Amino acid sequence: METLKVDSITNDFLQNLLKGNRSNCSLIAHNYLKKNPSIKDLYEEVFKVSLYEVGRLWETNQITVATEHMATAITEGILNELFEQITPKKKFNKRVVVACVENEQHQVGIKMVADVFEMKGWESLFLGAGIPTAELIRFIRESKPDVLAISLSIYFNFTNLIKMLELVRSDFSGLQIIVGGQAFSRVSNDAMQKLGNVVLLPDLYLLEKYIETLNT
Ligand code: B12
Repeated sequence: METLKVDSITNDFLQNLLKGNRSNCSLIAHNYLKKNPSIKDLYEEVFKVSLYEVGRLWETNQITVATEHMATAITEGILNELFEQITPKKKFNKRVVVACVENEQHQVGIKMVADVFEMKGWESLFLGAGIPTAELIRFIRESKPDVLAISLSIYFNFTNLIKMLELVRSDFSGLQIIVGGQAFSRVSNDAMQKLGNVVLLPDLYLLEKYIETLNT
């Protein structure tokens, strides 16, 4: 099989994102999947790496906020486009509610998380960014998920996460909660203790392994 030149594919994707060329980005994603039919690898190796680089270029004033918004919007559009290719081998009668912590606006990573659950045969209820905790709790009451997945990208939202978890636990003490997102690289072990019994999963590979332990 032809070896995949992932770095050059990722760079090609990134350059097209920065130019705003959505159709080329879409083509690159589909071509990647023809060579390696792993949506998870595409997300991790191409989309995530590109968006982290977009963040670095933005932080160092090499691109504008508008270009960053455009790049993110194109990537989200392609995630939606690829959703139809997610066909689990087996369906499990399990449900996950997937959301960002209150005030967190970064939703691409957690959307990937929702897709991985779907690939593993779960029903994903994706609430995205900006969900107030009270509304999340109401939604959990109605949808009765097996797992709650929460994303935290910005460290200053950590106290919101602690509050959110306290409120969720007071109503749903047995609910399994998993968390992830780049902010956790800044969270000390002591601070992690404040979150109580949560599973921290840094990427989609470990997420998949975690889901497999539940798919029995
Ligand atoms: C796009 C973007 C935005 C967009 C988001 C739009 C959207 N629709 O999502 C907008 C413009 C809203 C935005 C705003 C801000 N942003 Co911003 N943003 C980004 C950018 C460029 C890309 C984010 C992204 O999609 N990454 C790709 C995804 C796939 O990666 P990920 O989120 O890490 O997810 C992966 C894992 O972490 C994991 N994961 C994530 N969540 C979960 C949850 C679970 C349960 C599991 C299992 C796994 C998991 O799975 C994913 C796959 O591996 C990043 C750069 C970067 N390094 O990411 C900056 C970045 C995150 N933003 C940053 C900042 C500072 C901000 C602002 C504070 C800027 C400002 N001054 O206003 C605001 C904060 C807004 C808020 N309250 O949330 C900083 C954060 C620094 C920090 N760590 O504190 C970054 C790193 C940029 C930088 N280099 O400075 N941003």
